[in-house]
Amino acid sequence: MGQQRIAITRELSRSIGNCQLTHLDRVPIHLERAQAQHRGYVRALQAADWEVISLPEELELPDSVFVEDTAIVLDGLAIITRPGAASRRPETKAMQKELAKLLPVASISDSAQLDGGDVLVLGKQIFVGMSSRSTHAAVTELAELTRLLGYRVEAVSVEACLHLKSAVTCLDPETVLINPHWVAPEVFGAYRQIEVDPTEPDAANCVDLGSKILHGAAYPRTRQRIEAAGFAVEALPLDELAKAEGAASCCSLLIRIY
Ligand code: CIR
Repeated sequence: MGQQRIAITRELSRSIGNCQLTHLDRVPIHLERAQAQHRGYVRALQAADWEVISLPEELELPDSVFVEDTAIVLDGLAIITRPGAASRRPETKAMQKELAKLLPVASISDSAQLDGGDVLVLGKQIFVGMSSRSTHAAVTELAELTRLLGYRVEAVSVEACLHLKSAVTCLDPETVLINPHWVAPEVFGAYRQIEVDPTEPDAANCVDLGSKILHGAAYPRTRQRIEAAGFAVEALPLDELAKAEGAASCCSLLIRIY
């Protein structure tokens, strides 16, 4: 049985210099370099046989390249988030329209906040990071929306980083890449764990494309650990996007349709 693999991305906004920042000081972002890095990212998705739907640039929305935060995609349901940063909430509109062409769509209500970067889905288990961007009310809503589809939802404490997926992402559905200083490894006790190299605390964010892992080129020591565990890695220069606190996973929303 075939699987359709679709990645939604969005053209980098020329206003990215006005992005939200939580942990980093603002430094100039070199627009052409950031655009080139983003193009390289899109090419890597296409080379791995993902069909890319590229949404148009949103000049008024500086952070809109980071599409991961606007929706959660599950088997048979997409859930539009309500991003924690008010400036990012209008980003969900175009995503809702696009996702509705592909699968049923539900939404987080106005009484909750959720960034997609806080949501790690491992099979039927959903972990939600309690970062500054996401609330317990969103965890309750997610649980209600997904219970009938067989998902379990668990809130997870995170420290010193923007999102849960800054601290942990998956290499495959049974294996996580983790910074144990930012999220408690015990939470992921049921999974095989690869720890980031201690000199590369930001290296826990990656994208599992099925055939390979996309990872930032700035983390060679962690890459060695991932490769030693048997995974193929494509290392991409993403340092210009990292100045906006963006990493590999946040630049795409991956949809597998069976
Ligand atoms: C923000 O602070 O919202 C953006 N500057 C960065 C968002 C990165 N998103 C992600 O890692 N999922």
